[in-house]
Amino acid sequence: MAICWAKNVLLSWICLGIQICIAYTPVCKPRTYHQKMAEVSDSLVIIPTYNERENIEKVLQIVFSLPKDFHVLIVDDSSPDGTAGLVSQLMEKYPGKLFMESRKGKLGLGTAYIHGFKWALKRDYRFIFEMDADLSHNPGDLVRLYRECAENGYDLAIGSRYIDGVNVVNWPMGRVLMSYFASIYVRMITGMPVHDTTAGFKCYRREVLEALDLDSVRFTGYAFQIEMKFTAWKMGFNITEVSIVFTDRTEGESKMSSGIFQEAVLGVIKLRWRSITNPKRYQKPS
Ligand SMILES: Nc1nc2c(ncn2[C@@H]2O[C@H](COP(=O)(O)OP(=O)(O)OP(=O)(O)O)[C@@H](O)[C@H]2O)c(=O)[nH]1
Ligand SMILES: [Mg+2]
Repeated sequence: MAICWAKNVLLSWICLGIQICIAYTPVCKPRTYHQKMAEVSDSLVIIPTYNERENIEKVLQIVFSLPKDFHVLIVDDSSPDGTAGLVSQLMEKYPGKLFMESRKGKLGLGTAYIHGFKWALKRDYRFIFEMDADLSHNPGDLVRLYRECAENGYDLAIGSRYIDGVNVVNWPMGRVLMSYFASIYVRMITGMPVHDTTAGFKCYRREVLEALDLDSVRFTGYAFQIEMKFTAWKMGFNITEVSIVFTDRTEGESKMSSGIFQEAVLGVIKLRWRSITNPKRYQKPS
């Protein structure tokens, strides 16, 4: 009788223990697709910044609310307006998605992107984007560029202003004409079949950046954008253009200068010359 009673008590204690364990075991809900992709995105958007305090929060807000998850790397050149400080605060709001590299002094857009490309290639991103911080590029178009590379198999997708006429909003006529004819000039000298040769809104498949010798890219402004496209094209990568609308910035100041323009005019001739005298430079590494 006593043994039976002891057995019952023991069993009741075991049952109670099991119930307590079940009640306090943290419930592991399966993570949604969205949550998983927030941790491991296949896409990194590189945004170079110099004095973009007025724009950067809005750009990031739009990028991080897109239906596809993107990670963002800001490459800031010690902007005097404190862009980096604001980005640091925003990194707390977007943990694991927003990153920043700060450089000492204004070193130019081209080297900022090269810095970003190297950063991306040390990680597992498969698609690497270039985008301005000033909202001239509609962040919503990132998804369209992504699809061209991820679903349609292109190596480089370019957001292009000049496929169907001129899709530029609020630029003064002089600036539109300069940019449009600059693209024609570049096409004539280089033979590159790209409508918007100076465009800075792009998606690269990682293999393109791996194949390019990033340390030999010399140009920093518009010429940098031309050089990247020209080299990818010469190497035989598949390029496509996606029609976009480019809107002039409403906040902050343009960093466009006559030096950047001159670099592009002479740079195109240098590029063409280099491709004739040193064709090996454009061979894809096997
Ligand atoms: N890190 C870094 N970013 C830069 C530098 N120069 C420009 N940028 C950024 O590069 C992007 C493009 O620069 P913009 O001033 O918009 O130049 P743009 O688009 O060619 O010219 P606009 O249409 O007149 O604005 C912006 O996000 C700038 O903040 C630089 O020297 N260093
Ligand atoms: Mg701009």
